[in-house]
Amino acid sequence: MAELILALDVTEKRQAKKIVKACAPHLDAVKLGYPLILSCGLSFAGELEEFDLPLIADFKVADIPNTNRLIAEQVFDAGFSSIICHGFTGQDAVQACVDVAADYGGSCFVVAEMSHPGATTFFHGGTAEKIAELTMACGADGIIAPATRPDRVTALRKIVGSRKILSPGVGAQGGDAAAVAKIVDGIIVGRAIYDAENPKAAAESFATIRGR
Ligand code: NUP
Repeated sequence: MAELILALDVTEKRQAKKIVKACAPHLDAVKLGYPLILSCGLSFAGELEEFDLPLIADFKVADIPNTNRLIAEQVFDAGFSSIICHGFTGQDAVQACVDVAADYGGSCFVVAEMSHPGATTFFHGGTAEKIAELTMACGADGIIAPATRPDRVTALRKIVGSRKILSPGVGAQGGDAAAVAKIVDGIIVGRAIYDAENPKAAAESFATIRGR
């Protein structure tokens, strides 16, 4: 059974909390990224503690090793349990995030291939495969791979084996939740839940789709 991860890309604190409160019983984790954190601050993670859900920091960290380390430390100090970093920066940069995650007892996921149409320009042609291999070499916990391209998820699964694959692109970007849930460890859903007329019902239906 794949986990259901809410991508909480709203920018207003009250609305963000309201959505998490309503959806929490159907969720396995909440992913926070730049839209919400730039608006509400990193400390907002602490305000979600009461819901007792793992928090994933989607900052797609992509800097030199030392800066990646400093960013990752801020993230885990703020109460997140996982961090997402880019892989194209190379092994030393990814390793910095993996090492900090391990120090905090957290997880690190590496973007192997992005879900939007333009992602094919640079991620196809062997890059995603190389990043997946690098993920294994660094001992990262898994990869981010596109729900919009299940064939690519299947190809990348051959490289990462039992490491986790978290997959965004379901719903608003056109990915089919039911199909993808069978081949990944977590589906990441944003607009199809938080923009729904009834976010709780939407979360419940995704939770059902992925087999809960
Ligand atoms: O390749 C990626 N695609 C993607 O959509 C990597 C991501 N991290 N995401 C994120 O997943 C994106 O930034 C957003 O937070 C979420 C998908 O949101 P939605 O398209 O379901 O609204």
